[in-house]
Amino acid sequence: MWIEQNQLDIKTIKYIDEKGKALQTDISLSEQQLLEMYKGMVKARVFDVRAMKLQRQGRIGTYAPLQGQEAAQIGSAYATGEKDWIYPSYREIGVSIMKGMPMERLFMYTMGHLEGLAQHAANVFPVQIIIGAQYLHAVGGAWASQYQKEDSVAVAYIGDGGTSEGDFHEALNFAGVYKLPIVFVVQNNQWAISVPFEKQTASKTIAQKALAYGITGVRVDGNDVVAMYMTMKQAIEKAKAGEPVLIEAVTFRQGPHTTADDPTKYRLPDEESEWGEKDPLVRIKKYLTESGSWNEEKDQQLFDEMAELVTQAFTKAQSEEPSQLTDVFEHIYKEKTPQLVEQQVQAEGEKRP
Ligand SMILES: Cc1ncc(C[n+]2csc(CCOP(=O)(O)OP(=O)(O)O)c2C)c(N)n1
Repeated sequence: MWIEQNQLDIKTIKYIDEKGKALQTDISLSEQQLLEMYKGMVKARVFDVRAMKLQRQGRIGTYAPLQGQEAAQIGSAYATGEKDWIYPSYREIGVSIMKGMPMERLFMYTMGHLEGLAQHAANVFPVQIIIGAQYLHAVGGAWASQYQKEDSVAVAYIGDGGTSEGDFHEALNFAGVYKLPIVFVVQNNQWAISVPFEKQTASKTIAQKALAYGITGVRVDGNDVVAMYMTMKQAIEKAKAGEPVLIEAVTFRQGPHTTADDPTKYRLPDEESEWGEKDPLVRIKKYLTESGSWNEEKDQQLFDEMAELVTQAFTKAQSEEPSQLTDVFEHIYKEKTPQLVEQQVQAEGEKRP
């Protein structure tokens, strides 16, 4: 018998619709938890909008915005525990914020400070720029956790484009064979720089790719923070029980890929406005307002409060001593190899004034 894509009926999990109405009755989140997630989303949005402006003013370096992906990031991060490990790409600013990375550190990263990559007890690994590499690091981490019988999972983030990299497939294969405690989160934001989803893969979904590796896949509305949280909670349970999971979060990158590109060159305004109406912040705000726990006045106050925190973080980042070129040698191996020592000596001759 042939196995064909059309036999697969993959539904997209959704808890709150675009109008802010609940679609399911088993939302096991308290009002306080929902508000905490909304506050995390607003914090990420305010940071993001500010970072874009600061880059345009030349005050920080290249920045990869997350606007539009707040629900996918905050909902998944909020479901993780303190002992769980996060393996991010360059776009997981919201995840890092939710996991407790100080915002000044996130700014420092964009300003070239090595300290911007340090974990600061937040269990967030350094940002990975090589597409897909973090999936292998996460597999290694999960394998170590399994070996040491730790009660933790590794959570690895990647974009839709990253699923075309060999590292993605190797990671899923290894996780499936060794039944690792790992959750693979794919933020399918529709674009890998200028390459659209349909030119990236002939698969109907990314979730279905999990099956080929003997692991569990699920497709979630990535703009629905409740759906992201609920699914992630279940995925973590499964992963801890030796059942690795792949979550495809269907979302949209509202801004450019990074501050170095111009999306008007490769995508149409219609697509942007269509997704703009599905904005993840608006959806949960409508839900909270409808339930009586939120209003415009509180909303304005929250945005102002976050703007102040972001200003403080940037001021702090600016007051830090810049990293020196030679500092990088301190963070490679516990004991430097002779080659590194040689390179460091050479680099010291080129110290910045
Ligand atoms: C191995 C590798 N190849 C190419 C690049 C250049 N590159 C940077 S981002 C990117 C696209 C990534 O798209 P996607 O995985 O969908 O993630 P998104 O940026 O949309 O979050 C590419 C090709 C890279 N960083 N690493």
